[in-house]
Amino acid sequence: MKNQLRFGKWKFISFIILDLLCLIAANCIAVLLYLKNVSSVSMTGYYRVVIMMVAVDLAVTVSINSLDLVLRRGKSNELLSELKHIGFSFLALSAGLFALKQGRDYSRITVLMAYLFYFLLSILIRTVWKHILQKTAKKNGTAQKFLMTTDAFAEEGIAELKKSDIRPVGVLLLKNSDRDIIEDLSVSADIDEAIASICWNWVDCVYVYGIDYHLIHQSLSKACKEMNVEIKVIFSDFKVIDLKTTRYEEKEYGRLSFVEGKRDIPFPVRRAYWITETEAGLHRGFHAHKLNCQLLFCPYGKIDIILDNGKEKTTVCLNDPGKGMLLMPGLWREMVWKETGSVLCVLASEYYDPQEYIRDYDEFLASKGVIDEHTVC
Ligand code: T46
Repeated sequence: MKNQLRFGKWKFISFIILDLLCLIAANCIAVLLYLKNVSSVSMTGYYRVVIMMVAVDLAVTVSINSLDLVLRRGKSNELLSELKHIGFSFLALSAGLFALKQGRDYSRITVLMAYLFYFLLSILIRTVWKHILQKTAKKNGTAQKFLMTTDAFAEEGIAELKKSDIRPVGVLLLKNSDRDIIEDLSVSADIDEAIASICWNWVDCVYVYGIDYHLIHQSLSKACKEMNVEIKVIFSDFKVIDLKTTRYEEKEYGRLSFVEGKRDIPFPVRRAYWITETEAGLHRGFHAHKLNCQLLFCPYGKIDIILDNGKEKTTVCLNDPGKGMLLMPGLWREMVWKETGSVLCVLASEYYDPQEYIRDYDEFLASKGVIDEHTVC
């Protein structure tokens, strides 16, 4: 409830008011159609029942948070959620009436009819209201975007979106971070807050930057699917990063470099491998990956990594144990050993699977554009 009020206060309140109006209208219809003709039941008694119905409805709305994603719920989810809401309200009202011994003063049939009309009316009115809100949002060009990224990639992700004139309405970082604002964009404290922000800010696309799609929270992808919000993974093809390195006063102590999952590596590490006992001039690689994300580093020696995105080639020299190269799928790569004995280490997101390799250059070219921007849902 806190999140709904924070991100969509007036929209949220408008849905509560609409619901109550529907409930009152449904009771009026039920009274007109049925109760008026039943002489044994007093109208005053029924007014008390309507007041209880309104109170119970508000209590149920708050306690089961039944309006949490109302703005973006799909048709079947809306029906299910409203059925649940009305089911709970009916049970709570019956229990209340029983406890207050109001049995004689109201007609059960009228109450049942009122709830049936309430169900139909609320679904109808909500659909119309959502349509109006959506139309207004589109007219004002307020369809919003949201960014999910890691601490390390946040600024870069925002800059990348800026290039396409996109300014996200909020940011969710993969791992909880101390920052609650990045470049005056509010950072969601957790997934629930992010989902509420996506829903109530009428976000139509969540951009995922610098994170392998394996790491998108399941609850987020489920909610986005439900809300018909697109998730787009933007692969920054590759990036040379500084590995955390400890240096010592005494030279003979050497250097110690390290990487930490999630903090430095934007994908789950499922495999590590290393290539040793090599001769200068060795060429390896000549393939691309369909899914595998990697962190390459060279703890000893000098190795050129030649990357080809189908349009242009870039060569990056790995010759510093304190540097690593994050490499996303979809790039053709060759490695050239510049010094004998150079060691190449790789941390990879996938288990070894020969089917996941593209080893034919023409096939690689044909696949370009398809695996560059991976639409999850
Ligand atoms: C990459 C570059 C940087 C396995 O059985 N399991 C493994 O995990 C790996 C990596 C390889 N293999 C077998 C498959 C081949 O029969 O080892 C043999 C050599 O592999 P490949 O020719 O793919 O090696 P490189 O040096 O061309 O490529 C390797 C990685 O395969 C690749 O993912 O990006 O290093």
